Amino acid sequence: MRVLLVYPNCDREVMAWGDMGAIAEPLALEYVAAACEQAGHDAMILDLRLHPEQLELMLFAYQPDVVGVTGYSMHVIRNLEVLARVKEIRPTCHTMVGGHHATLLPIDFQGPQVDFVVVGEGLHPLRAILAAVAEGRRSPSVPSVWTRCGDEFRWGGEGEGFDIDDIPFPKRSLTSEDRHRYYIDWMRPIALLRTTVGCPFRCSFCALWKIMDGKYYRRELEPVVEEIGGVAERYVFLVDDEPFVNVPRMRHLADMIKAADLGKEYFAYCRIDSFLRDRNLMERWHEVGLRRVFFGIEAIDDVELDDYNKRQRREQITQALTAAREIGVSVLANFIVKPGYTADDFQRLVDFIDENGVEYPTFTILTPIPGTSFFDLQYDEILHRQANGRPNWAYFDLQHAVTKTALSPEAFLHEYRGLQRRFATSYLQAGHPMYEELQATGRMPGPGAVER
Ligand code: B12
Ligand code: SF4
Repeated sequence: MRVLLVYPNCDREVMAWGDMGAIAEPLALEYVAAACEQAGHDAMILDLRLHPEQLELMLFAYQPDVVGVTGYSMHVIRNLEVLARVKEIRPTCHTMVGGHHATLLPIDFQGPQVDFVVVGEGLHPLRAILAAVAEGRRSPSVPSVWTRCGDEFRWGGEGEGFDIDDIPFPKRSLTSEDRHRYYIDWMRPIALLRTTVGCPFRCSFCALWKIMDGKYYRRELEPVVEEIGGVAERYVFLVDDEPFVNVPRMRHLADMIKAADLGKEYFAYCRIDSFLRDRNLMERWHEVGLRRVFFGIEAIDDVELDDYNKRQRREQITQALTAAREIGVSVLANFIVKPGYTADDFQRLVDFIDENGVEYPTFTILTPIPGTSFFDLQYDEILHRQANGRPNWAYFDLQHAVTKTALSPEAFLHEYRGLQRRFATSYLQAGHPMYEELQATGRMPGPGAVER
């Protein structure tokens, strides 16, 4: 069978800068494609961020038997549109959706254009779905999958346990023609790679630990090094939720990378406490190519940090920023802006960033992401809704306030965009195309619909 796997583009009505923030390889789909091929099926990947006009063309040219989509919450509505178009053009084609939102809120995909909603890591259920479709079984019951039976969806029951070392290498050859266009700031082209899945921490604004039931799975290191060695790109983003938890493991990995002389430069998430735990480890990683870390600073005072269950102190943040500077690792640091922020709170954030010389600050707005405790607590307060009453997921890009702001919406947006303008020079220095546009035209594209 032929399986077409589609990565969605975002809604430009909502996000005027579209997908320009960063575009990286569709790793989830490369894993799914590898599992398809293992099961004896042909697969292709269509990245709509890069080829927004090509869906119809691919459906006619490739004639897929199955179309699968992935995506975050912000892609739910777009994915439903994509699958509706698939059914319109190829009514006999089977459709499936997987990824974080499908795992946490499968109900949002239970519509007539969807045949299978895959929950969780997905590769075992995928093989079972493909086998059932190939055999012509109608509405098969598959563990970890919601299957459409007429107008309703039935749950196939709990699936097998997850074995991280049982997963094939992602099928990167399927994105060979697009790979030179994948980038994050100056790191271009960049590859994504994971060495662990899940997170042992329990931050309240984050759903990643929920997705893996709070477990932390670590890959064997030999295949990790083999996979890095097989990646063509110089830049590698370790997309682990938190790779540096285990010091001996990460030291061993650094030693193996050194021995293999891989010549890569790495970008990785790193908790503040992980960075401070063992300075030698971070120095060693710098030596083998760690160029940038993503610190989730999130908040600058201890009360807010406690609210987030972040298990870090303001003092540790300043220590880690200093240590990173001393070691020579550049820092991309995220700060969460609460809808409750006043103009003074925005100013405090700016002062902190200036005082601590945070090189590349980025901002997200506190959003009740599905799977978090905020989602349950704030569901009724979500402002943007679809006609069916469900949240308008397109606004869940962490760049829109989806719950009421303390300031007026206009004043909040003014302050929020002010933050981005304030640090535009850092973004420009980091090679960010959005800010290159700002420099060229004097205009910065922004979260469109809110501003109108
Ligand atoms: C890498 C990454 C990025 C990269 C690139 C993403 C890409 N592919 O292009 C960049 C930097 C561009 C990025 C941007 C953003 N990101 Co991001 N990103 C990640 C990160 C770190 C890893 C994602 C990943 O590749 N994981 C590895 C893959 C293999 O895992 P997976 O997606 O879960 O897929 C597995 C299963 O779910 C399943 N599966 C998935 N899809 C499908 C489909 C089918 C059919 C099947 C059968 C199975 C299946 O199989 C896969 C293999 O086992 C995650 C955090 C995390 N650790 O997951 C955040 C994360 C996904 N990002 C997030 C967000 C919010 C964003 C932004 C909106 C942030 C922003 N404001 O700019 C933008 C949106 C960009 C866009 N237009 O898509 C959120 C999403 C939250 C949510 N529930 O919506 C996450 C979870 C981080 C967080 N804050 O919690 N991101
Ligand atoms: S924010 Fe980071 S450390 Fe906290 S639970 Fe999520 S992935 Fe883990």
